Amino acid sequence: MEASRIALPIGTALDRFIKNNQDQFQYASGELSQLLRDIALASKVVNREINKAGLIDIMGAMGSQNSTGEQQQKLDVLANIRFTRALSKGGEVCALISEETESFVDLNNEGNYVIAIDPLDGSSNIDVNVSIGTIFSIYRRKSKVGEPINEQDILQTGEDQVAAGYILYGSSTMLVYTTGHGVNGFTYEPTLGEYVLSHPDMTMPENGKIYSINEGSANSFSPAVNDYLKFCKDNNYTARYIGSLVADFHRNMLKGGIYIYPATAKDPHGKLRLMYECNALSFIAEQAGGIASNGKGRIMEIKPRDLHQRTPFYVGSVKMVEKAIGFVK
Ligand code: AHM
Ligand code: MG
Repeated sequence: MEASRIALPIGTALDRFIKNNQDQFQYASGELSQLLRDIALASKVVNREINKAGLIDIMGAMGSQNSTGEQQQKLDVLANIRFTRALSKGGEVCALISEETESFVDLNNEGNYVIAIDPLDGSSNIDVNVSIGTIFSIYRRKSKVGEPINEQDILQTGEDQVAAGYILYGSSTMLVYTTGHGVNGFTYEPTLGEYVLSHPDMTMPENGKIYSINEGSANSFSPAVNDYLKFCKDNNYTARYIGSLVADFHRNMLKGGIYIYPATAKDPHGKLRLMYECNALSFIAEQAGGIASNGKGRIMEIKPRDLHQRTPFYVGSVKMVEKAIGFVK
């Protein structure tokens, strides 16, 4: 951290933190700050909906309309609507890539940023009261304002990210983000309606003993992946798999560990999506001292060919990921 910047204490509100660090960004016009605030605001709305999830089901069974007469929506669809609305109203984002939409959305404005988002990841956990998350990557647009959005704006590599983050809707709700100057985590204080700094300068332990992988699919992993899993067991590692990428990643960030979603017989290119799942978490991992790979090379160097491209994913503590890669490379 540069000498001139005051390190803000734990408990600092997100807005103040963003403002204090605005000049770290090379295009310090305040737009990126506003974009981050828009994301934070939308996440509070989504958090509120998630906390009502069970009640919505009950209300849905009684007539499937809420008090304002809107049709009840599935939470992942609702989250997509909330984020899209917040980001299009803000005006900083010119194009949006989402897990929920087939092609990108041109917001027809003069915004300088492109965002790739998985509005609600961990869909199998939504209905069973287990942690879920939002994942986002932010890029500068490459075309000039006024020109049509083109492929170069949309299919940017992870290295081009100017910011990335996730929101974890867990036992508490957290927003974790980076603008390329380290990683900071904020916990939502529901009575204040504010995110407050709870995890300054997050670093991922260099090594760990937790491995996260859907081992039920082991029969369709490569022999090399299975050899690594045998190594984990031979060394008495701990298996932890929530099946919500953000939650598994976040735990490994704090405790040290590796998350793997390898190529499988069913998904020969892996299951997870490069543009709105893996790139953001790779940027955060690297900023926190960890690494992320597809088994052959750095995730953030992959040039995407398609919005919804998949990739095998190995992410986490540097020593653990390097060890795993040693098996599969
Ligand atoms: P989704 O985008 O459909 O929610 O899928 C992504 C999720 C990740 O959160 C999670 O790590 C993984 O899929 C779990 O997949 P599986 O059930 O195959 O282990
Ligand atoms: Mg997803």
